[in-house]
Amino acid sequence: MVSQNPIKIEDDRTGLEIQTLRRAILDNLFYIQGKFPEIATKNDFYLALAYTIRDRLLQRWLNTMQTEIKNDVKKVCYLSAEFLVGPHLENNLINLGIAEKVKQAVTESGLNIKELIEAEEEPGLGNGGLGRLAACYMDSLSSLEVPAIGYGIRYEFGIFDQEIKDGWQVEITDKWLQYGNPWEIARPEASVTVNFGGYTEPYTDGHNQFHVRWVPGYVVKGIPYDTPITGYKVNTVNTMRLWRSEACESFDFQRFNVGDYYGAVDDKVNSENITKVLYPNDEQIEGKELRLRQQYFFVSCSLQDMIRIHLLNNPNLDNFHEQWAVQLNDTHPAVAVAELMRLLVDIYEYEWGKAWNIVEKTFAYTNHTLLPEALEKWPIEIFGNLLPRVLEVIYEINRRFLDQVRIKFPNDDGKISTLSIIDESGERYVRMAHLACIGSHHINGVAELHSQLVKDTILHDFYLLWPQKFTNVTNGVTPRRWMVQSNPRLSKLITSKIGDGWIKNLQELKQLERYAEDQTFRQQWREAKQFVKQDLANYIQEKVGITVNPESLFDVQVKRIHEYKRQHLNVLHIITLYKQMKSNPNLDVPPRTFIFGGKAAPGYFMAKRIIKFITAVGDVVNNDGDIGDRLKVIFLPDYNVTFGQRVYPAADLSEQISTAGKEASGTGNMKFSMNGALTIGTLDGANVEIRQEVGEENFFLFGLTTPEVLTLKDQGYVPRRYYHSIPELKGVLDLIASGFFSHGDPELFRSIVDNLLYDDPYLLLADYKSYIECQEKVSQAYKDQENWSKMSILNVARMGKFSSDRSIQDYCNNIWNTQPVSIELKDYVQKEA
Ligand code: CRA
Repeated sequence: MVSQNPIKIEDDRTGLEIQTLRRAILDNLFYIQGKFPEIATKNDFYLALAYTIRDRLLQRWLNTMQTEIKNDVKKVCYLSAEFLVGPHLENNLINLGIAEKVKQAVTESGLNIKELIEAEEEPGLGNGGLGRLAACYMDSLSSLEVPAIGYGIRYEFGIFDQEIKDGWQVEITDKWLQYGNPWEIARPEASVTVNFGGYTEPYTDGHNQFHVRWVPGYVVKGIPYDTPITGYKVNTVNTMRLWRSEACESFDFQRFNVGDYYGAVDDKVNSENITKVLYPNDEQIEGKELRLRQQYFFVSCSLQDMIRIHLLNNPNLDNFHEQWAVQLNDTHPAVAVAELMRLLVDIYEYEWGKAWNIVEKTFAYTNHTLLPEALEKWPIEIFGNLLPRVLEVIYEINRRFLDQVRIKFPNDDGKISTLSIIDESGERYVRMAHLACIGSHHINGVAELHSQLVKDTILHDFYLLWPQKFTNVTNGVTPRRWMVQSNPRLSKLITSKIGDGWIKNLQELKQLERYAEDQTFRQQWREAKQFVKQDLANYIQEKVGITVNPESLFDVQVKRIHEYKRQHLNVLHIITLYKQMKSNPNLDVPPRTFIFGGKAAPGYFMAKRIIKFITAVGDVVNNDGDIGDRLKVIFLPDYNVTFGQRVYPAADLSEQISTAGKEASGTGNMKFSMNGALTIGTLDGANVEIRQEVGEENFFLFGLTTPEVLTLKDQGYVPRRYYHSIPELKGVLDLIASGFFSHGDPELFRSIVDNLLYDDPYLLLADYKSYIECQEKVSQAYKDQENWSKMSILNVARMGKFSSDRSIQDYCNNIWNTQPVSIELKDYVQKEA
């Protein structure tokens, strides 16, 4: 008999041949969505494709989990109240290295890959920079094969969607889960419970040992939802584990039994409220009890989860700190310091000193802001009622800490009150940053300047106490999402010259420097930029119905709306230009399109008014026949990750104009620069380091420095002096005050004008002149396109430092002491031979 080769059929769930992928998409459409292609919606097709991709990463994901549990490797836990991960589908295609194949399969199935990618609703589980940083760090941790878990909250409603009505922001509830989330897997078997309220009582155990018992008022269940975080072209797929709160059935039953049906349902509602909604404030505490409940809930769930995993391999928790490096992403999870103490002492019966030794070696704390309104503190009343046992633990931590302070600074009561966890200057508060500092082995800021200011100002006394704890880790962003994914044209152009090693090692972009002198390359560089600008122009047309000139200078400021970020300084420049053009129709400046995007916290009056100010100035300028397309002002609603991916690649100029000393780092500044925009900026946050890297000749610098800001404020800053001495500035402010941009109503922007004239806490008037002069330099520079392209290429070539891979490497080396682990692929079933 002639032996026949067995027919080989690829596994439907892992195969990567075009036929297999096509079959898998159809299968998922049928078996998961329950649809035929004829009746399927775009979302059905998106989900079918998403499940197809998820199948293809599951093996790696499970292998990663198993390896990490078995091998006793040290794991990083990134504790963060926010993860702003952005859409998953395309990112996973890129990281898995299957983008081209999948595109082909989708196209051959008669579908449009771009449309399916755009059908994904992004999870908006963060406010801005801090949440997005967490997402970039998760990408880098996986790409660097560092075992890691991102622990956070599965908000049912993420950051609101923003609409603009009559020029004002309107908030719409974000219903990101309404059509299903194919990327998460619930793990109810790993649920935990969390105590709230009630009281504590002492008791003595059988060995005559003294303990404290927390008798809670109510108990809430935490259910973990896992999302895979792929690494770029590695087998590592880490987990982002987000907790959802639910009522504990046992509690409901008690009330059911006494016939209190509504009371039982009430409990359910109250428990589920914990993870209902993200607080939409960026750098502004709200002080609501529910927020503290959110924080404690996810922290307690996460620590219990780490302990459970730890005990799978270890007889006890003695070596917990050798196995877990826990990073506190700002103070939102700082209660973890006290919670781990409580778990060790009350539940696992550790002696205090031994427990503290573990805690201190486990945590590290990142500070993300110096703004006083963002520094978290909880009134003792609220804290004690909600978490009575945790507050007792905090008191004990504080008592022992203050004993140490007394030794270091004898007879210095001042130090006791400035360092204490409890603020006793008026109403008593728990200061979360103090708890974080005391319980952490390292404390870092997020850019060189910021880390210095942390030591010099808000945490100065802690610095005097423990200088060795303080360090810096400059933020970074992932080049996978922010270059490869968002700017495929530029990425391909770069790769065509220097290969694709830069995607994993961003310093390789250095090799681009020599192409700055290559005229053909510069031409190609401009074409790549022009292509995305045209794309954005089309998008603007579609979204807001305004035609912009795609050849104009795209001047972009996208970020949360905040007075310190000074979007209104940008507007003062726009009005200045507008006035100049009106009085001199032949003014020789390149046409500009000003593009804004960003959300204002719903309760932030000034920020909301600044949005109205931008749109109102836009209404006048955009409709002025004398101006035509030489000046356009666009406010694009609903700035989010997806929109960021569209806008960074299209920018010529990046506005990073915060008052020096106020922006801790910024990360948008890096995304712009990586995509070839030049920066106009102050010496603030990471701008300082960006300028250092790209070279001062390739950066438009203006404004006061941090020491100058401080000196000016100390001397008694009088903004009106600038108003009176700079005629141009006076003209601009008078025009606004006259009601010119508000249909003759002088009231609409009075709050903005008066704030600038009589207070101006962010020194717009002091920086105005320098800003305008610098903008004139920008206009001049843009006229020389060859030189502009050179500067643009050099910006990209020198951005290596700002990869989040470098940041994560810094954390691993200097703070976490963790090693990468490579993941071997093993099949989930032993296939028959
Ligand atoms: N609002 C800072 O303001 C920084 C990010 C990430 C911020 C930014 O300058 O880039 O953090 N601070 O480090 C913050 O959230 C609570 O403080 C931010 O995103």
